[in-house]
Amino acid sequence: VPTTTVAVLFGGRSSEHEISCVTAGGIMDVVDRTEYEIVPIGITKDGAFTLQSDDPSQWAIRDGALPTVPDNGTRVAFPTSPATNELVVSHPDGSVTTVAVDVVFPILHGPFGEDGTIQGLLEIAGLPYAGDGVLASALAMDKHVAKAVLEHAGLRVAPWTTVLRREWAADPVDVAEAIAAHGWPLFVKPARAGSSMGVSRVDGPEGLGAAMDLAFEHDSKVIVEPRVVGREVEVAVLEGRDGVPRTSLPGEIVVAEDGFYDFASKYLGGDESLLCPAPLTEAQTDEIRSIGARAFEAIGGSGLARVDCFLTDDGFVVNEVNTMPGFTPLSMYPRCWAASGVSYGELVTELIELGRAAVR
Ligand code: G1L
Repeated sequence: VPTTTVAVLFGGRSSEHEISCVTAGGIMDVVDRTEYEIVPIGITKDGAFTLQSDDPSQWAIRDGALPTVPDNGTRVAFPTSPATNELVVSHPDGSVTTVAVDVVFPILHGPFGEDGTIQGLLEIAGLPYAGDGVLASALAMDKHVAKAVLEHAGLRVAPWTTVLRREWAADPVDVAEAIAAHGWPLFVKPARAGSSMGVSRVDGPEGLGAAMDLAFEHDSKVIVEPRVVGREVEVAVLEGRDGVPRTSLPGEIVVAEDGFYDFASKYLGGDESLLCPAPLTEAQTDEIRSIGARAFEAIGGSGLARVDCFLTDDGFVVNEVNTMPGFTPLSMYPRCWAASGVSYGELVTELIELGRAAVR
């Protein structure tokens, strides 16, 4: 008889709804059912919280079609008082049941997911959860704040300029001049968007206006960065039971000559473009592992994070800290741990147990 009930929270109102469903299926598939009972809570694309099937096959890619959360008419409400750990489920026939939950595994991307808001809901509900907390999630999501925090911790980040919509509107000529000092090409990005929506490469002053306008469609805050030339090397960080961050062997994203590291290869993996362990010297491996642990501590991480770096001619530069990394068995984070002797199943168990024991 399973002793722990794990609510897997997935789907949601983001462009990565389907990826989240596939990831949830992967987790349901590998969870030790003698220890853990799964309560699958699917959030529809419209944002309805529903009770779903715990059969992993329903969430697998079938004949190339990606799964989505169907609205089956059930509704799940989280407690608003930490005095109870019971979720309230309303069924289409009008009946109401409750289900007690020990820990929540949130698998949600982008706004209302990895930005700390769902973690806030779980805090209010008094439910323990896997992964990073409110602050680490929210700050890692904001490229401007994340860079400031990492830099403050003594980690190297690429130079950048942050521009608010009202600053751009008030004086585009002045702002463009400041931006041009970075040189070309440069990248314009919404400060807080998941995936690569609203991101443009700009090769000269004539392209800047359109890139800024596009980025401001996604966020009122935009960051501008010069292109960093270097290898893309990443390290997986997993909190130890003693709270001390453990780091995996680093992995590398190798983009083929004419290749394109797209959305599907990034989140679903299964692509030759992920290499783990990355071909690095022992000193480089030690250095990126140390950077990974320091970045995790700088953001106040719990559970896990993937720390993405560029290896440039003058060493490592932190590009970003991802608190909700791709998490199918073929994604970089699980593959880095597999190469380091921690299986996908062990990873899931570890995250559940860390979440359950977390003191936030
Ligand atoms: F809960 C964990 F372990 F912290 C966790 C949560 C979410 C790990 C990894 C993820 N990843 C994702 O949610 C996703 C990027 C696959 C969602 Cl689309």
